[in-house]
Formats: sequence, structure tokens, C-alpha cells
Amino acid sequence: MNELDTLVVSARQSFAQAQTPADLENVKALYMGKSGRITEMMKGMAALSVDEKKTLGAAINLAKQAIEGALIERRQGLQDAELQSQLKAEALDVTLPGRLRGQGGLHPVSITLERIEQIFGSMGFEVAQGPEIETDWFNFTALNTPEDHPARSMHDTFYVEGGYLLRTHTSPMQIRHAVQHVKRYRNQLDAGQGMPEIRVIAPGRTYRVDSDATHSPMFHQCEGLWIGENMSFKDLKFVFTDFCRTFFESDDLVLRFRPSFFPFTEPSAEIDIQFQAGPLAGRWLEVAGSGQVHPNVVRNMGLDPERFIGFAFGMGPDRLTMLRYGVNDLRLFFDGDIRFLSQFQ
Ligand code: 2NM
Repeated sequence: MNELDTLVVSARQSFAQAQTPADLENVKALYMGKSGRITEMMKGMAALSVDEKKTLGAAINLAKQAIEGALIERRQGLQDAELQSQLKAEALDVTLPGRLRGQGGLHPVSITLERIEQIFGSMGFEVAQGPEIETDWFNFTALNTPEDHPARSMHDTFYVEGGYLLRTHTSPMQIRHAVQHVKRYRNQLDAGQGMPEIRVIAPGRTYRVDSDATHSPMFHQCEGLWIGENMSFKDLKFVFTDFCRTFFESDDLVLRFRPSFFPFTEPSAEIDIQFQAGPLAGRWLEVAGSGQVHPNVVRNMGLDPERFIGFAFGMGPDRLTMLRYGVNDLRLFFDGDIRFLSQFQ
């Protein structure tokens, strides 16, 4: 092998040994740089004859081209390798299973509220809405609750700046709804005609200064109101019995109406239920308050109490949820512990 062939072979080997593009460019300089081997050989031709220059020049050019070819090939090789390793490092395995996101679900008390709305909805009741920050009028005065009633004490009610308070029950929504209803049919009423019955439930958050295993400062209520011209206590009994039997999925559930007192109803009754089977069978369980809406309250709704009779009831969805699922501590509902809450999905 002549010197030029040896040079090409050694260049190929050196290029092959370079492991990075930077290495390769350094090695290239040894052959093609200003004082590289090829450059040196060309310089060495100065002393030769014209013929010798021709032959050797051509041979050097061939060697130079071979080395350049090898260089380009190796450059490409290194680039390809680099790309391959980058692709490998940043590889995305599209066949991996996705990360599952928690499904979420309704809070047990929300499940109860939806059931209550569904059942009363099927009996023709609308669902009222209203503010949680209320005025003294809608929360107390309109509901025939006198100035000196203990519910008005600073210890019982959360008062807010500006004379407002956090509603202590959902009744203010009933009053607001009734007032709107009556306003809508005012002309008809004044003309001596009737108005469609008021049939509404008012579910929502309520607030009282109270906290133990069965009381939370924030709790839920759902009240119902039914006002018409030819009503009697039997309408209330029928509707509420039907509701309880549907809600607890128990056709033989027995109800008991026990005399009681509320400022906004007269007469008033506590409603107890008794299961005939299951873990709670035989015990009387208090589930709601009720009564005939007090004439003063009917008047505050804009109606003549001599003509219109109303029945109302109020229950605690939190307690209904406890009974339905056998939960013994109300606070579990409001601690936000996912281990507890996820059991209701
Ligand atoms: C109860 C018990 C008895 C009630 C009264 C009214 C209204 F707005 F018509 F006056 N709404 N709800 C009522 C009656 C609530 O809860 C224990």
C-alpha cells in the first residue's frame, strides 16, 4: 500500500474512533487542517517537476476526496446516533395505560336532597331558592317569631354586619316564594277569583350556634308549604306519609303526629316515623315538624287567612341521611374525609 492509501485508511480509523461531533472535527484537523497531513503533502509538491506534480497532485486529490467522503459519512453517522439516543431518551410509550382520574360523586346529603326534590316534584311541588344571608323580617318577624324569642338571641343566631343574619331555617324562602306567587295573581285575587295552590319545597343550608355529635353550626333543612282554599290536616298527613314511605322505600312505614309548638304554625305537630323491619324497627324516630300555617304568617304572605289555609312541614336532610344509611355522627358529613364520603357512590 502506498503512503496515500495508508493515510486514507488511517483517516477512516480515526474518524471511526471519534465518538462526538466535536471529537470528529478535531480529528479532521489532523488531515485537512492548515498543517494537516494532506495540506503538508501538497506543500511538499513545490519542488517537483510539472509531470510529477500532475500525477502526485491527482493522487493526493483522490485521497483527499476519499477522506472528505469518510468524514461526511462519519458526521452523518454521529448525527444519526445522536438522534437515535435522543429519541430513545424522550420516547413516549403510547401503549401505557392512562392515569385514571377520580370520578367524584355526590355528597350523601346532596343525594338525599335530590331524592326529596324528586319525590315532592312528582307530587306537584316546585323547588324554591333564596339567600343564605337574610333579613330579620324574613327569618323571624314574618314568621310570627316575637322580638323576645330565644331563637333571636346572639347565642343562637349568627349575625352579620349591616343588620343581616345567616338564616336559621329555610322558612324565609317559603315566605319569599309565597309573596312572589301572590303578587303574580294579585289582580285575579282582587277580582274575587282564585289562584293556583302554592305547593313548594325549600331545601338548603341553614345556620345555628350549635355543635355536637347531632348538631352542626351549618346544617340542612327542607321545608314544604302547601296553601289552598279547601285544605285540611289530612292533606299534610297524606303527602308526608307518602313522602316518607317513598324516601325510605318502606310501604309499611307508620307515622305519628304528636302535638307540639312552633311560632309559625297553629296547631303544630312533631312527626315521628316507625320502621316495621330492619335495624331501627319498632322505635319512634322524630323526622319533622309540621303544622297549619299561623294566620299571621298567611297574612304576611299577602293572603287572607279567613280564605286561605296552609300546611307546612320542616325536616332535616342530614338526619334523614343518617337514618337511611345508619350513620351515627352528623359531623362525618362535614369533615370532608374522602374515605367516608366515597362509600355513598
Ligand atoms: C317546621 C315546622 C312547622 C314551616 C312553616 C313555614 C311557613 F313558611 F309557611 F311559615 N315553612 N315551614 C314549618 C312549620 C317548619 O320545621 C320544623
